[in-house]
Amino acid sequence: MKEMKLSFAVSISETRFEAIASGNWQKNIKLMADLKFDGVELSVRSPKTVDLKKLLSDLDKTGLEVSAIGTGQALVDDSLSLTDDDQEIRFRTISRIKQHVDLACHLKTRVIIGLIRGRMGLEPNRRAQKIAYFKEGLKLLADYSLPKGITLLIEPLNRYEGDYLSSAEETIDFIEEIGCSNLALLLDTFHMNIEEADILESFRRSKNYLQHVHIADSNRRSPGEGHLDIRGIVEVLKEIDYDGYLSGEVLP
Ligand code: LER
Ligand code: MN
Repeated sequence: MKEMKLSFAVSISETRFEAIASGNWQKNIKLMADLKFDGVELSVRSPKTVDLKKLLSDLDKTGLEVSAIGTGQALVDDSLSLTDDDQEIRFRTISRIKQHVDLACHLKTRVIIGLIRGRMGLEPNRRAQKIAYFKEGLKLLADYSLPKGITLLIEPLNRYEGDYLSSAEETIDFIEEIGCSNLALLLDTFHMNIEEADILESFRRSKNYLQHVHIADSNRRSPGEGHLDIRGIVEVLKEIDYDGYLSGEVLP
């Protein structure tokens, strides 16, 4: 039987994003290693500020893999977005995510595209323009990442945090439409609880695309502290032979 692995989202910089372990991240990863996690998901605001040698050596000491790199802090803390009306900001966002991809090469991991999409709004013409910006930016990033062997994980977000790609089905259709082989699906059980009609069935239908899972209960607290059927979710992941990471993204 295939084995799932466990990781937990940790921020390596000060952030306003709440659902993450922040504070002394070296202490956090040491704790995770002590708790026998397999990996750590690193949330990175700006890769340029990261001391790579030190990061690699700190990770090496714990033996933890890096399950993925989160990019959402570039939106939350620096207001960068792939769909900003200002071309200059879109360019800066693409250049920032390319730095995340370069960091992912050093850490042998993948890059998450979630909040960094920004919001498309409801006005039809403006929305269509923003979706076009997103597709254009994402294709550029997928082309940049492909020869480096890096996968971009597209994460559906609930309607209160994003307004484009909310469900697994919509995101799978999107990945198929873009047609780049290095795009994959990340499902987050907190968002799924709001958007999916049937969470377990959505996992089943995602089998061929799913490469990362964010796990949190219905209230963004730890599994068991809300009303999600976490046991059922783990069972369905086993049923679809999921052998990627279950990565905790919960309120501290
Ligand atoms: C935000 O709620 C979230 O789930 C992050 O993983 C988005 O990048
Ligand atoms: Mn998430």
